[in-house]
Amino acid sequence: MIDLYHFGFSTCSQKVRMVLAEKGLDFTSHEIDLLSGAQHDPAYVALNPNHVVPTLVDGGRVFLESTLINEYLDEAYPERPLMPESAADRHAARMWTKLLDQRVHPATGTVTFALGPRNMILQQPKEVRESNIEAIPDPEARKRRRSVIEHGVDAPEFAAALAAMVELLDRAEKALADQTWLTGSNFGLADAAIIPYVLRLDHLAMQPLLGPTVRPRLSDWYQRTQLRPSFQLAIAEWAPAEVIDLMRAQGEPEWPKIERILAGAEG
Ligand SMILES: N[C@@H](CCC(=O)N[C@@H](CS)C(=O)NCC(=O)O)C(=O)O
Repeated sequence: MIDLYHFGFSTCSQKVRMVLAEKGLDFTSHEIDLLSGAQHDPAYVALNPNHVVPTLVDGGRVFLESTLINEYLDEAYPERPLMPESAADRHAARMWTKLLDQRVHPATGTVTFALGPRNMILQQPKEVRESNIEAIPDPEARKRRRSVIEHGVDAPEFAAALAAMVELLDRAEKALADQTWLTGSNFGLADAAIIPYVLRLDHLAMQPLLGPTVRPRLSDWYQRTQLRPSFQLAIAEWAPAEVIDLMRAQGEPEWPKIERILAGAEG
């Protein structure tokens, strides 16, 4: 039996749940509420010393790191493979996941916290907020989190983080020029890994970046991915409408400012 420690809205949790769903694997769910700081609970830290979700436990072994968890699942449960067949396409899949891990994922944290849960966190008692920030083990991540919670989209880290996310969209648009999915003719690990990041922009009221006139192939890929049963099971069912509405409501008033930041990056 597979146990998954995860959080409904976390991108890394979404991408592992996408792979579980695509492969038809059941799991026992253990939700770790990131907003209340449950990732810092000593019992959880004993499982995941990085204070992050997801953590997967299978056959008594503990697996960390969402990209590696997804590769593990694809190898351990080889039916319905998600890694492409050819060596060249496998390299392409790993280029995508490396880009996410190195650049896009930290950027998404910055963009999300500058817009989405920021107001809610600002309403927490200062000592709760501070102790959750102080508990982030990586000093760089801790510094970024404090800065975006304090300054929102005006934080000095925001523009570069947004640019990293837009670069992901542009790369995807290009990759989809001559293939149906990001690494070929089948939905694969790269598609499962990227959908949460595209969705996040949508949830933060940045739909104009995903529109059919701006990025037609990405827009079509996004629609097709949302129609997959795995999306319903792994993402939609874990995303209460009222939370999405709240995220959009936080993002919407900032859109004009975001547009100006994007225009500045292009100009
Ligand atoms: N490289 C890790 C990153 C995991 C990560 O950053 N998870 C986020 C949620 S997507 C988290 O748990 N953050 C804890 C926090 O916000 O304090 C992975 O891919 O598993």
